[in-house]
Amino acid sequence: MSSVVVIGAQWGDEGKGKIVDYLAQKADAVVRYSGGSNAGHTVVVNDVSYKLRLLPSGVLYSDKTNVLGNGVVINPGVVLHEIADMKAKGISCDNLVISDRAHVVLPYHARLDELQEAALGCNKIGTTKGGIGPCYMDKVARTGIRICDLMEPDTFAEKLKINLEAKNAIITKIYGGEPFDYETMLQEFLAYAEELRPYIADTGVVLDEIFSEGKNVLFEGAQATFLDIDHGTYPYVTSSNPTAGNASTGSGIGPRYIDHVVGVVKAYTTRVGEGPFVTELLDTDGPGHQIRETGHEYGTVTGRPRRCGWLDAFMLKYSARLNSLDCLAVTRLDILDKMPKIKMCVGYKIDGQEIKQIPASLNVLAKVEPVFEEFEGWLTDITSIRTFDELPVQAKTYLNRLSEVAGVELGIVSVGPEREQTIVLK
Ligand code: 2SA
Ligand code: GDP
Ligand code: MG
Repeated sequence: MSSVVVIGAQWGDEGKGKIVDYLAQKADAVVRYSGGSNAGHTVVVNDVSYKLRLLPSGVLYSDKTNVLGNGVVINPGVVLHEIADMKAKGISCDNLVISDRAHVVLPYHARLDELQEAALGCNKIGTTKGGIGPCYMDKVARTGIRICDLMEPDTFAEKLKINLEAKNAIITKIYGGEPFDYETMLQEFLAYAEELRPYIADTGVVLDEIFSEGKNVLFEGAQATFLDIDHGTYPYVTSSNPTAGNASTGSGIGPRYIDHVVGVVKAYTTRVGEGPFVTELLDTDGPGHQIRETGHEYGTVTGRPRRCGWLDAFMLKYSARLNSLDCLAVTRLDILDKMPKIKMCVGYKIDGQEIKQIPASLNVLAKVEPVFEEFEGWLTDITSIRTFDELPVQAKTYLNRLSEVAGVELGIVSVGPEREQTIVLK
């Protein structure tokens, strides 16, 4: 196994948590390298459902080191709440390490996220409103507060004062909102600091030691390729780089440590938030509705209904190139069990002409017509199947075509949320 990066190949919620949990069985460490508490990964083990936002999915095993890398933005209240929740379920988080270089999400980030979204009106991004974007804005502006600052009470007090004055001015003068009280926030975060202190380390160095012992490391992507700040459908994206390249920068290790990249693909497509979606199904009683209700496609963090559509294999081809995908893990195939006909987008056309790449311009993307192929459904319950050969022939045809268009081999097919509902091909 050595080191594997698991990324979302679409717009998120592909089932990365389930695949990471499955692959983590052979890993010694599981690392988050981007995003923050905007992520929502659900892992089901023995009928118990664990909803993780910041904690790496490897936390469910007691013998793995779990790392929140420097590329992650940390909301201390959320992570401490998750740790307490895990402990209540009998799961120790003693093997958690949090980067001293990660940035801290503060209450004014979440407030600004809400206010900015409200001000954008019909042009809003559809964020999770957790303050993720504003926190990354401060990081890039070089005014952010890092975990190492939080660990030094005097430094934190000073940085918080400067930041809060600036943010309160924006909140009150531009948006007409209520200011935050400095002393209340200071005391709240100094208390968090003491609770977090045992977990803080230079996680790049921790990982280097793990690698030097020849151990296996799994990098857990959050969000997904088309939500990437550089490569996604900008501006309808998140504020970090979920693509595989950032596994190195976002966790403080050199790129030579990365051996394999697995792209997690939902057997259809979903998206939450605004932005283009070429294969979207807008019906209220047709296949789009059927996928949402059968698949219970609602946001893990916000509960928002997810937009649903047919699988876009043309996007996967682009994703394969961007992430150097070695193989695909196709999830939620069972959600299509009752569909008599299934469509797959295998190419894009503009004015009747096939295009080869996904356009950067949203104006051009808006003109795209999807080229669909139609497949017979299998109309069989596949949730108990454990080998590729046993899958209905229609399901194999669908999967093989998906892999062919994407230009990437199939590695895993998932037929249910549980660990054992997993078919491994290679
Ligand atoms: P943000 O909050 O600034 O990162 O939002 C920017 C865009 O990124 C999208 N985004 C997501 N898309 C899918 N799943 C995400 N995680 C949660 C989940 C979402 C939820 O697992 O269901 O609970 O609603 C996630 N996080 C960010 C977001 O929709 C914006 O389009
Ligand atoms: P992530 O953000 O990519 O980790 O995905 P989410 O956890 O937000 O959403 C995926 C959902 O699908 C979770 O509720 C998983 O438990 C569930 N899931 C994962 N794989 C499968 C599968 O093959 N079949 C079904 N029915 N559910 C799955
Ligand atoms: Mg999710």
